[in-house]
Amino acid sequence: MILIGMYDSPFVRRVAVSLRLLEVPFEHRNWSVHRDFELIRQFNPLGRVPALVQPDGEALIDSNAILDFLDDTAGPERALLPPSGDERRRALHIISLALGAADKGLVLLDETLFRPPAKSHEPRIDRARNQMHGALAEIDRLAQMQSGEWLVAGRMTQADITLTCVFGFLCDALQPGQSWVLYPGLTALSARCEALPAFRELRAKFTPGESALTLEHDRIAR
Ligand SMILES: N[C@@H](CCC(=O)N[C@@H](CS)C(=O)NCC(=O)O)C(=O)O
Repeated sequence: MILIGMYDSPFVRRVAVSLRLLEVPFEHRNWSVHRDFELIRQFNPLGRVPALVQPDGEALIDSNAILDFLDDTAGPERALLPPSGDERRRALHIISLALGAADKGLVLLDETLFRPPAKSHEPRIDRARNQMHGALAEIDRLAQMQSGEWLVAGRMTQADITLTCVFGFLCDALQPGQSWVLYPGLTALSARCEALPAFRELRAKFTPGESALTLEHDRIAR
């Protein structure tokens, strides 16, 4: 299988880490949604990543659909999302909050990086920032309520994977001016995950001029 998309995207990275944890071999195409837009559109008409291309050429799109396929293939014993009941509901709740925070982080990047300053709309920025922090604060509260190492089910699940990928992305992209110290539960959990080989080896590679995050890093470095 071929995974399309750069690891600085939390959506791509959560699929990559899941493939690795489920021991599914894959090739990686480090294609940029900017530079390689037309190439990506051959596999996803939306021009978005991730896309996972099957050996028969069929492309799965959207990280949720891809992860559902991977779990279905792995079977209920190995699936990364708990199969049913409270654990599944709680994991999906955390995943929804984390993905929502990522979406709002992307709005912030769009507003602050890509829109000319004269056209940026401060109320929209404030709203997105509040929504992102609201979601992170809630996950942090839930993380701190756990007695064990993981968010649900007493083992690493898709909730931990997604949260770590999203939190890493937000810290990298938006750190200046943000108060990540507000989230000790998230910081501890993501540090635990990031230390594992699957996360360590599948990290964003910032290549100048290719990704939104690179642009943000360049801007901060100046
Ligand atoms: N819901 C999608 C979101 C994917 C997404 O937004 N990917 C971004 C990269 S971080 C992208 O492709 N952006 C390019 C665009 O939408 O034009 C998923 O979970 O896969």
